Amino acid sequence: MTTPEAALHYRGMRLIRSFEEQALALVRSGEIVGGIHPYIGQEAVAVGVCAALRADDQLTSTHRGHGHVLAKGADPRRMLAELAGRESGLNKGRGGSMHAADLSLGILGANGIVGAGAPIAAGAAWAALRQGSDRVVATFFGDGALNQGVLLEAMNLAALWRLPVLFVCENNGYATTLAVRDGVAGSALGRAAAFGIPAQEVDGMDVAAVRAAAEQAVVRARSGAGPSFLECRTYRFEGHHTMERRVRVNYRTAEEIDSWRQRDPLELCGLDPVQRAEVDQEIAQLIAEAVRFALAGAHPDPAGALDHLYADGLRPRAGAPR
Ligand SMILES: Cc1ncc(C[n+]2csc(CCOP(=O)(O)OP(=O)(O)O)c2C)c(N)n1
Repeated sequence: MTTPEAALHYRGMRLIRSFEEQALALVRSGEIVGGIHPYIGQEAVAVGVCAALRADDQLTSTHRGHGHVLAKGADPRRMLAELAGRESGLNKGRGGSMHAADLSLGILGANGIVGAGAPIAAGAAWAALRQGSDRVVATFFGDGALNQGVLLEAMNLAALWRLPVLFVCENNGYATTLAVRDGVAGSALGRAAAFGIPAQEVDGMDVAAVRAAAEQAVVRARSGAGPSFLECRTYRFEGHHTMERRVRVNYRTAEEIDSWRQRDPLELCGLDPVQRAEVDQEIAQLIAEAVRFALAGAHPDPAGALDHLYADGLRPRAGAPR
């Protein structure tokens, strides 16, 4: 990786890390209501894959979606306002952490339903082919989604119709508290092989490795050869969600968490300390500004709770069965 590339990737990962550290603080202070699913530790996957995408390429994301959304270029100020439920948020405070979207940037949405981004990605990829566009669609999902039928259906159609989809499995070893070895029969790569989709395992803590693998997959998708599958081996340094601290679950050893922390993607990126300090300072200012912006925003008027939820003309009439 060249120094400018390392600086760019470090900046992308630092933005996600600092954004989430701030979001965690706002959850604790009650400014963000409810829980969030921290992405801390997995930053190299979002940044590596999005570095391989063009601005007009698209993605679908998961319940752990802040990293994907920021890496694709979402405004951190409006993203934080969205988490805080403000009218100034990316989706006017209606989407929150798990449903952030920005169609103008190709971000087709985070998603609270495990695996549900995959069929949306397949549909968007099909639309791209129909429109004669060479844009591609990346869909991120966890190892827990490997058991969801919708993912397998989307993989089947993507392979059959040679849809330009990158299936990006973020294997962090756990689905909530269930270890992947206790929840997934066979393997991620085996599922891809069953559909004839080329697949490879990637070091998900190494942003350059993720980017290189994603670039190959993008070239293949744009050329009309169809989907690819990446299994990125990664780890979340925090709990499954912010409520985990309260329920005292013990499914990971301190040694295991420590050994993964030794491979922190921000450290592995190899940017020199002087340049890192400059980036850290820039991002700290940006995040401070995001907090000011987010907390200054008004909460939506409860009378408008159903505004922006339905396409024009489809809003149900008062009293009509839903
Ligand atoms: C269809 C569906 N089933 C169950 C849940 C509850 N749930 C939310 S996150 C999660 C675990 C997902 O694990 P994984 O896909 O590995 O992603 P990770 O949390 O590790 O990023 C579960 C079971 C859900 N949101 N949707």
